[in-house]
Amino acid sequence: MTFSGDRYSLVIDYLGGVVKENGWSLPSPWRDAHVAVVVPTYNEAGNLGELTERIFALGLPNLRLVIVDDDSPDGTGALADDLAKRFNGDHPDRMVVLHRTVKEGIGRAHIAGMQEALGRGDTYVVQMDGDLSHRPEYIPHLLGTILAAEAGVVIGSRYVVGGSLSTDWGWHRRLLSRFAGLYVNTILNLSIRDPTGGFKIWQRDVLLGIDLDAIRSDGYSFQVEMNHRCKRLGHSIVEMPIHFEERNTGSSKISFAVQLESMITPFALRFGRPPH
Ligand SMILES: Nc1nc2c(ncn2[C@@H]2O[C@H](COP(=O)(O)OP(=O)(O)OP(=O)(O)O)[C@@H](O)[C@H]2O)c(=O)[nH]1
Ligand SMILES: [Mg+2]
Repeated sequence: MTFSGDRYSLVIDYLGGVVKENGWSLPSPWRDAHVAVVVPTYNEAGNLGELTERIFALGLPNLRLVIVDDDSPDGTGALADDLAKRFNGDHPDRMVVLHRTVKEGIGRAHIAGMQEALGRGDTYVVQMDGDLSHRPEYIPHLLGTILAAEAGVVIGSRYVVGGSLSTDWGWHRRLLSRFAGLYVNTILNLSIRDPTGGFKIWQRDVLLGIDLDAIRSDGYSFQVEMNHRCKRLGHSIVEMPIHFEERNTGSSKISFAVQLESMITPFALRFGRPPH
């Protein structure tokens, strides 16, 4: 389901007006929502400072940032600890840093971060990349949309009307991304314009229902597996347009093993033994 109709326009217009008049001081229930933002990091020291500043500048008093670092050699973990000390001054546990000793993939990192957020009682969970490809300023929009649409999950989508991609993406990368979308939609019958997108907001109850311990994906196919499970449980999936930036600094972590997993997972989900 693509949510680009009247209700979506209303939310965006409303938020736009409020934001212009009052900065990022949002009205309730947006403002008061207990939302955790989970960011897996591996060698993102060049991006994490700016990302953290921009997330806490949103003016959401009950927002918690959960960083999940897999012992990055560039010191991202230590930087995250320093930032947490700074931002937790008058708000204990506003920024939580999980240190893992082995690099296990973006999927495993997200699961750890989501479980942390659920354990702390947060009501909405945002997942996003740590390389500034996903603009933190969309978080209130994602929140507004999930509240208005009462969706299970809202995907920040590059491929609905109004969505766009960085012009730094060459034709081969665009083609690969489109092919990946077509591939997973065909095998899993998802009907999602951007099924591989990684900027999302989840309802707490949906994550609890999905059984995160049973997720098979280690890497990027995590995004697709989560959509598949969400749909199978009967929850609605809504897409909201975003502009996707090229990563700010640093390099991509997509290995051959991860690409192979992304090719196999849709088949395993469709034809394999049901996970639960
Ligand atoms: N903790 C953890 N984070 C990871 C791992 N792999 C990737 N990440 C993080 O996941 C996010 C997305 O990874 P990217 O390398 O940017 O992948 P991508 O966005 O698909 O690729 P690019 O477009 O090339 O940036 C970034 O914040 C990474 O640091 C991992 O194994 N462990
Ligand atoms: Mg990236």
